Amino acid sequence: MTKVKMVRNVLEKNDKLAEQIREMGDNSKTVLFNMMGTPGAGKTTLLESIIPALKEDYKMGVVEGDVATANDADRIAALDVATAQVNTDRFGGTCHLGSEMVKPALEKINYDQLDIVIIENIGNLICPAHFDIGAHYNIAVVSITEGVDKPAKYPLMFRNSKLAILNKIDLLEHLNIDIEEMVAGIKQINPDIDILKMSALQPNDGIALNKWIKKRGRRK
Ligand SMILES: Nc1nc2c(ncn2[C@@H]2O[C@H](COP(=O)(O)OP(=O)(O)O)[C@@H](O)[C@H]2O)c(=O)[nH]1
Ligand SMILES: [Mg+2]
Repeated sequence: MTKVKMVRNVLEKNDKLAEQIREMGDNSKTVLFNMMGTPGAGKTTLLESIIPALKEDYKMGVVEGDVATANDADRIAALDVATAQVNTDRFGGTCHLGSEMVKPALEKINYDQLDIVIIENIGNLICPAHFDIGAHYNIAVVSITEGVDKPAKYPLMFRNSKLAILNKIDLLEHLNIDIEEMVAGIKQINPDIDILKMSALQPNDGIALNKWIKKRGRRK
Protein backbone atom coordinates (compact mmCIF):
# COMPACT_ATOMS: atom_id res chain seq x y z
CA MET A 1 0.00 0.00 0.00
CA THR A 2 1.32 3.47 -0.84
CA LYS A 3 1.87 5.99 1.94
CA VAL A 4 -0.88 8.26 0.54
CA LYS A 5 -3.34 5.36 0.54
CA MET A 6 -2.40 4.48 4.13
CA VAL A 7 -2.97 8.07 5.32
CA ARG A 8 -6.33 8.14 3.50
CA ASN A 9 -7.33 4.88 5.19
CA VAL A 10 -6.42 6.22 8.63
CA LEU A 11 -8.46 9.39 8.01
CA GLU A 12 -11.45 7.43 6.69
CA LYS A 13 -11.37 5.13 9.72
CA ASN A 14 -11.16 8.15 12.04
CA ASP A 15 -14.04 9.97 10.35
CA LYS A 16 -16.28 6.88 10.35
CA LEU A 17 -15.74 6.42 14.07
CA ALA A 18 -16.31 10.17 14.59
CA GLU A 19 -19.74 9.82 12.96
CA GLN A 20 -20.49 6.94 15.33
CA ILE A 21 -19.45 9.06 18.32
CA ARG A 22 -21.75 11.91 17.20
CA GLU A 23 -24.60 9.43 16.83
CA MET A 24 -23.87 8.02 20.29
CA GLY A 25 -24.18 11.57 21.61
CA ASP A 26 -27.39 12.16 19.66
CA ASN A 27 -28.90 8.94 20.99
CA SER A 28 -28.15 9.75 24.62
CA LYS A 29 -28.84 13.50 24.15
CA THR A 30 -25.29 14.30 25.21
CA VAL A 31 -23.80 17.37 23.54
CA LEU A 32 -20.08 17.09 22.78
CA PHE A 33 -17.82 20.14 22.56
CA ASN A 34 -14.26 19.97 21.17
CA MET A 35 -12.09 22.74 22.63
CA MET A 36 -8.95 23.29 20.57
CA GLY A 37 -6.11 25.81 20.67
CA THR A 38 -2.43 26.38 21.25
CA PRO A 39 -0.64 25.10 24.36
CA GLY A 40 -1.02 27.73 27.05
CA ALA A 41 -3.89 29.61 25.37
CA GLY A 42 -5.85 29.07 28.58
CA LYS A 43 -8.16 26.16 27.71
CA THR A 44 -7.96 24.46 31.11
CA THR A 45 -8.17 27.78 32.98
CA LEU A 46 -11.31 28.65 30.99
CA LEU A 47 -12.82 25.30 31.93
CA GLU A 48 -11.95 25.88 35.58
CA SER A 49 -13.68 29.25 35.44
CA ILE A 50 -16.95 28.03 33.85
CA ILE A 51 -17.45 24.56 35.31
CA PRO A 52 -18.67 25.56 38.79
CA ALA A 53 -21.69 27.42 37.31
CA LEU A 54 -22.21 25.01 34.41
CA LYS A 55 -22.39 21.94 36.62
CA GLU A 56 -25.21 23.53 38.62
CA ASP A 57 -27.45 23.19 35.55
CA TYR A 58 -26.00 20.28 33.63
CA LYS A 59 -24.62 16.84 34.33
CA MET A 60 -21.25 17.33 32.75
CA GLY A 61 -17.97 15.61 32.08
CA VAL A 62 -14.57 16.51 30.66
CA VAL A 63 -12.09 14.58 28.54
CA GLU A 64 -8.56 15.95 28.75
CA GLY A 65 -6.06 15.37 25.96
CA ASP A 66 -2.33 15.79 26.40
CA VAL A 67 0.75 14.02 25.09
CA ALA A 68 1.78 13.21 28.67
CA THR A 69 0.79 13.87 32.30
CA ALA A 70 -2.61 13.99 33.98
CA ASN A 71 -2.07 17.58 35.16
CA ASP A 72 -5.16 19.01 33.44
CA ALA A 73 -7.41 16.07 34.40
CA ASP A 74 -6.31 16.53 38.02
CA ARG A 75 -7.22 20.25 37.87
CA ILE A 76 -10.69 19.45 36.45
CA ALA A 77 -11.36 16.44 38.71
CA ALA A 78 -10.75 18.78 41.67
CA LEU A 79 -13.99 20.54 40.60
CA ASP A 80 -15.85 17.29 41.17
CA VAL A 81 -16.88 16.50 37.59
CA ALA A 82 -16.41 13.22 35.72
CA THR A 83 -13.00 13.44 34.06
CA ALA A 84 -10.92 11.17 31.83
CA GLN A 85 -7.36 11.82 30.71
CA VAL A 86 -6.16 10.68 27.29
CA ASN A 87 -2.39 10.63 26.79
CA THR A 88 -1.26 10.30 23.19
CA ASP A 89 2.20 9.13 24.29
CA ARG A 90 1.07 5.54 23.78
CA PHE A 91 -0.34 6.45 20.34
CA GLY A 92 3.09 7.69 19.23
CA GLY A 93 2.72 11.10 20.89
CA THR A 94 0.37 12.46 18.24
CA CYS A 95 -0.35 16.21 18.27
CA HIS A 96 -4.15 15.76 18.13
CA LEU A 97 -6.85 13.53 19.55
CA GLY A 98 -8.33 10.87 17.28
CA SER A 99 -11.73 9.21 17.46
CA GLU A 100 -10.25 5.93 18.64
CA MET A 101 -8.84 7.74 21.70
CA VAL A 102 -11.98 9.75 22.43
CA LYS A 103 -14.51 6.89 22.31
CA PRO A 104 -13.10 4.86 25.26
CA ALA A 105 -12.62 8.06 27.27
CA LEU A 106 -16.30 8.98 26.75
CA GLU A 107 -17.30 5.48 27.81
CA LYS A 108 -15.10 5.75 30.90
CA ILE A 109 -17.01 8.82 32.12
CA ASN A 110 -20.40 7.27 31.22
CA TYR A 111 -21.10 10.00 28.68
CA ASP A 112 -24.62 8.61 28.09
CA GLN A 113 -25.66 9.72 31.56
CA LEU A 114 -24.35 13.25 30.95
CA ASP A 115 -25.86 16.33 29.28
CA ILE A 116 -22.59 17.95 28.20
CA VAL A 117 -19.05 16.71 27.62
CA ILE A 118 -16.22 19.12 26.87
CA ILE A 119 -13.14 17.59 25.26
CA GLU A 120 -9.94 19.61 25.66
CA ASN A 121 -7.86 18.66 22.65
CA ILE A 122 -4.05 18.51 22.54
CA GLY A 123 -2.50 21.99 22.60
CA ASN A 124 -1.82 22.72 18.93
CA LEU A 125 -3.23 25.26 16.50
CA ILE A 126 -2.93 23.00 13.46
CA CYS A 127 -3.31 19.21 13.82
CA PRO A 128 -6.54 18.94 15.90
CA ALA A 129 -8.46 20.86 13.22
CA HIS A 130 -7.74 18.09 10.72
CA PHE A 131 -9.34 15.33 12.79
CA ASP A 132 -13.07 15.02 13.37
CA ILE A 133 -13.57 13.47 16.82
CA GLY A 134 -17.35 13.35 16.73
CA ALA A 135 -18.05 16.61 18.55
CA HIS A 136 -21.23 18.56 17.82
CA TYR A 137 -19.43 21.90 18.24
CA ASN A 138 -15.81 22.94 17.83
CA ILE A 139 -14.43 25.82 19.87
CA ALA A 140 -11.09 27.47 19.01
CA VAL A 141 -9.15 29.17 21.80
CA VAL A 142 -6.35 31.58 21.04
CA SER A 143 -4.70 34.00 23.42
CA ILE A 144 -4.12 37.58 22.34
CA THR A 145 -0.45 37.26 23.36
CA GLU A 146 0.14 34.95 20.39
CA GLY A 147 -0.09 37.76 17.84
CA VAL A 148 -3.07 39.07 15.92
CA ASP A 149 -2.14 37.31 12.68
CA LYS A 150 -2.21 33.75 14.05
CA PRO A 151 -5.79 32.92 12.96
CA ALA A 152 -4.99 34.12 9.43
CA LYS A 153 -1.85 31.97 9.40
CA TYR A 154 -3.62 28.86 10.69
CA PRO A 155 -7.14 29.19 9.26
CA LEU A 156 -8.53 25.65 9.37
CA MET A 157 -9.28 25.60 13.10
CA PHE A 158 -11.27 28.83 12.78
CA ARG A 159 -12.99 27.64 9.61
CA ASN A 160 -14.12 24.47 11.42
CA SER A 161 -15.26 26.13 14.65
CA LYS A 162 -18.54 27.68 15.75
CA LEU A 163 -16.91 29.82 18.43
CA ALA A 164 -13.53 31.55 18.72
CA ILE A 165 -12.38 32.66 22.16
CA LEU A 166 -9.78 35.43 22.27
CA ASN A 167 -8.42 34.83 25.74
CA LYS A 168 -6.14 36.83 28.07
CA ILE A 169 -7.84 40.10 27.21
CA ASP A 170 -6.68 41.34 30.65
CA LEU A 171 -3.18 41.60 29.15
CA LEU A 172 -4.26 43.94 26.34
CA GLU A 173 -2.80 47.06 27.94
CA HIS A 174 0.66 45.42 27.98
CA LEU A 175 0.61 44.51 24.28
CA ASN A 176 1.11 46.77 21.34
CA ILE A 177 -1.68 45.25 19.26
CA ASP A 178 -5.01 46.06 17.66
CA ILE A 179 -7.39 43.36 18.87
CA GLU A 180 -9.93 44.28 16.18
CA GLU A 181 -7.38 43.20 13.57
CA MET A 182 -7.49 39.73 15.13
CA VAL A 183 -11.30 39.75 15.11
CA ALA A 184 -11.37 40.86 11.46
CA GLY A 185 -8.86 38.12 10.53
CA ILE A 186 -11.10 35.47 12.07
CA LYS A 187 -14.28 36.84 10.48
CA GLN A 188 -12.54 36.82 7.12
CA ILE A 189 -11.87 33.10 7.50
CA ASN A 190 -15.33 32.30 8.87
CA PRO A 191 -17.99 35.05 8.75
CA ASP A 192 -20.46 32.91 10.73
CA ILE A 193 -18.21 32.22 13.72
CA ASP A 194 -19.13 33.67 17.13
CA ILE A 195 -16.31 35.51 18.88
CA LEU A 196 -15.85 36.06 22.60
CA LYS A 197 -13.12 38.35 23.91
CA MET A 198 -12.47 37.33 27.46
CA SER A 199 -10.14 36.62 30.32
CA ALA A 200 -10.24 33.25 32.04
CA LEU A 201 -9.07 35.06 35.18
CA GLN A 202 -12.13 37.34 35.31
CA PRO A 203 -15.05 35.32 36.69
CA ASN A 204 -17.62 37.65 35.10
CA ASP A 205 -16.21 36.98 31.62
CA GLY A 206 -17.15 33.31 32.01
CA ILE A 207 -20.84 34.23 32.03
CA ALA A 208 -20.94 34.85 28.26
CA LEU A 209 -19.16 31.56 27.56
CA ASN A 210 -21.51 29.67 29.87
CA LYS A 211 -24.45 31.23 28.05
CA TRP A 212 -23.03 30.16 24.69
CA ILE A 213 -22.59 26.58 25.88
CA LYS A 214 -25.96 26.45 27.64
CA LYS A 215 -27.74 27.58 24.49
CA ARG A 216 -26.41 24.47 22.76
CA GLY A 217 -26.45 21.92 25.59
CA ARG A 218 -29.91 20.39 25.46
CA ARG A 219 -31.35 18.93 28.59
CA LYS A 220 -32.33 15.28 28.89
N1 LIG B 1 -3.28 36.76 32.26
C1 LIG B 1 -3.96 35.66 31.93
N2 LIG B 1 -3.40 34.45 32.08
C2 LIG B 1 -4.12 33.36 31.74
C3 LIG B 1 -5.45 33.46 31.26
N3 LIG B 1 -5.89 32.20 30.99
C4 LIG B 1 -4.89 31.37 31.30
N4 LIG B 1 -3.82 32.05 31.76
C5 LIG B 1 -2.53 31.50 32.19
O1 LIG B 1 -1.92 30.88 31.06
C6 LIG B 1 -1.20 29.71 31.45
C7 LIG B 1 -1.68 28.51 30.64
O2 LIG B 1 -3.04 28.23 30.96
P1 LIG B 1 -3.70 26.81 30.73
O3 LIG B 1 -5.13 26.95 31.10
O4 LIG B 1 -2.92 25.73 31.38
O5 LIG B 1 -3.55 26.69 29.14
P2 LIG B 1 -3.91 25.46 28.16
O6 LIG B 1 -2.61 24.83 27.82
O7 LIG B 1 -4.54 26.08 26.97
O8 LIG B 1 -4.84 24.55 28.88
C8 LIG B 1 -1.44 29.56 32.94
O9 LIG B 1 -0.32 30.09 33.62
C9 LIG B 1 -2.69 30.38 33.19
O10 LIG B 1 -2.77 30.90 34.51
C10 LIG B 1 -6.03 34.76 31.11
O11 LIG B 1 -7.17 34.96 30.68
N5 LIG B 1 -5.24 35.82 31.47
MG1 LIG C 1 -4.72 22.47 29.22
